[in-house]
Amino acid sequence: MPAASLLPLFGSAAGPGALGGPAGGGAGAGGRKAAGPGAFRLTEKFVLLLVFSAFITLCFGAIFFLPDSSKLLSGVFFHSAALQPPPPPPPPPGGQPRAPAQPGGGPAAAAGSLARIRADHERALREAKETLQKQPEEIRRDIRQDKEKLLQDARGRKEAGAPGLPQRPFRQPAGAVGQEPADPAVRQRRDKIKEMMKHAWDNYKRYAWGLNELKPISKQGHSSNLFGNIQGATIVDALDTLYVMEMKEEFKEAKEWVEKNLDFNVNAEISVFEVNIRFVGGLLSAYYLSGEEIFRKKAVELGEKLLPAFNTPTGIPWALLNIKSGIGRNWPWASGGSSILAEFGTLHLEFIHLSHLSGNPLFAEKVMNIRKVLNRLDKPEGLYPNYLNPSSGQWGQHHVSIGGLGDSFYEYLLKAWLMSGKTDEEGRKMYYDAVQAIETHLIRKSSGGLTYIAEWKGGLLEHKMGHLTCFAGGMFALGADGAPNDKTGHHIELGAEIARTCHESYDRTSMKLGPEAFRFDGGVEAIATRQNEKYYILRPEVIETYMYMWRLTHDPKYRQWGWEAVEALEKYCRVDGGYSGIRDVYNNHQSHDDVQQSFFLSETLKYLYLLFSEDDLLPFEHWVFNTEAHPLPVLHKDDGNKEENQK
Ligand code: DMJ
Repeated sequence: MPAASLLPLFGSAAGPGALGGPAGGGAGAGGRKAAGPGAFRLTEKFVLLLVFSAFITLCFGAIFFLPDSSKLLSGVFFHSAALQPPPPPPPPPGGQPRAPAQPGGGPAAAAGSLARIRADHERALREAKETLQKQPEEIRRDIRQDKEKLLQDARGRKEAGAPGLPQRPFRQPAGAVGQEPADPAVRQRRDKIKEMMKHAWDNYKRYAWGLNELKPISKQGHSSNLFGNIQGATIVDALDTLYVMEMKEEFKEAKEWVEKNLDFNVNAEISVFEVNIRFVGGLLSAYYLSGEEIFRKKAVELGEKLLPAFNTPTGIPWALLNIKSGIGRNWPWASGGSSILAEFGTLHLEFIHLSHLSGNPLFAEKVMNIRKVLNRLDKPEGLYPNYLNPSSGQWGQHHVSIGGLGDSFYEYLLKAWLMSGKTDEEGRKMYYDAVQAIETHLIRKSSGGLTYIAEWKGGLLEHKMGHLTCFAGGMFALGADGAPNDKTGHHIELGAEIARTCHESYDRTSMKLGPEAFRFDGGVEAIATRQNEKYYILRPEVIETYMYMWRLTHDPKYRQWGWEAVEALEKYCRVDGGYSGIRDVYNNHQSHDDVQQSFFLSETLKYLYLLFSEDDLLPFEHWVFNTEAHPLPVLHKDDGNKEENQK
């Protein structure tokens, strides 16, 4: 019954004005009022009451048991959500703009919505009835089945990798494999380096498979807190070296491990920098070399896990991130809660490639924003301090270093430009401006004629150079070709001088392996004077510079120096269970640190192998190496790189 027809009746029974005063009563109400209640006899009153209550019962019956009218009533009286407008129709073909909807939707829309309401209501009643008729055991079975389905869906999503990854035809960049060296002596040396890789890999496999690193003396796994409880650092770091050395069986087993075991869904606080350069870098290279989709999926999945690190007021990322909760923080020792230049400045190459492979521009945007923040800041003497507060956007301590805490920031400016097919002009300018400031304020020559790069602390120089700083020889040489103001020769020369100084730091020890840091003060040159700077942990930087210098000059001394390093590694670092670092390179009585670092496989051995390879293997024209020696292809203009490099 239409609701409106009930109103006069209620009005009459409750007395005038109860539902809107005189207007609610109307003429009829006024008539009954004039007659007066005393005009009825008791029986009549009783009959009337009976009729009235029968009528009320009928109305309530209608409200509760007739599906369509009950919905309608609830809409009238309570403005229930049951009368929501129908969802909009699908967009018209061709993407033409839609005409604005008519208020109320017209009679056809009302009829449609009533029909849908009726159908919904009937289905709900049917389902409720069925459920009530089920035995408890049946209900439990249904719940179990629903749960299993949810689990299966989740597993399916996991196997499919990062959801929404676009299809991408794989084109292997040139130089993923090269020719055998023509010279048999060189070939023999290269084979020896491959044998070293096999020794390192086999022992890792035997004693620490699936763990992050190997303890080659105690023959067990080694965990560093840099990766939280993400596992398999050595496997992921070694993938591309195995590929390049054509160790096919080993590459296959590494790939299978990644497929089955590499898991980023862990509650782990990790170093964003270390996980990026080793895991993201390693996976990206493995993908570009082999074309195996699993590596692309894993790289993008991990990249997405790293994104919350950028949730800071400036967008300068945190150093540490819990990849489950997405909560970040900085190293407690870093000046005034700062992020570290070499850490937030060493994400660029990998993040540009993540955007390239995922179609998601967010990765590139994040790293381009880091540049924006840096370019807005004043730089003391044109130098970049190592500490930057991610909340205030201000520098921390004015400590500048081309070694630890600063190093790969400079490397990535140059390589961003090279990797962009030389279109990233901003990266280029930032690099050459920085090198100019470094030359003016940090580079010095010792009285014995050795060129070194000092550290700068608030305007004062510390005449010390770290092993890490030795990478800069290769960097200067690699950047020589684009150096402004006819400085190509000068940059090559700078690279050669740093290579010579770093070679001296090796040659002046008893083991012919370089210390962690060496000094040019107190009457010494290129020698470590402090006990805690005398160790060698299988680092690659000196060999890295030999490799670049060899490729760019073909001066045979670089191969010779590289071979000296091979002999020293074999003599002092090789043990039954793999390769170990050394506590004091000036002391012939070996004291091993019992760690085979994952970068020994990804960097030190790869750079040695390349030093004794022909130039057609991973040619610089087509590849740049990330700071962990993972090769990433140059994004030439026809590869669709334009957007990623120009955000
Ligand atoms: C590597 O993880 C990388 O080369 C990084 O840039 C610096 N340190 C180590 C190797 O020494």
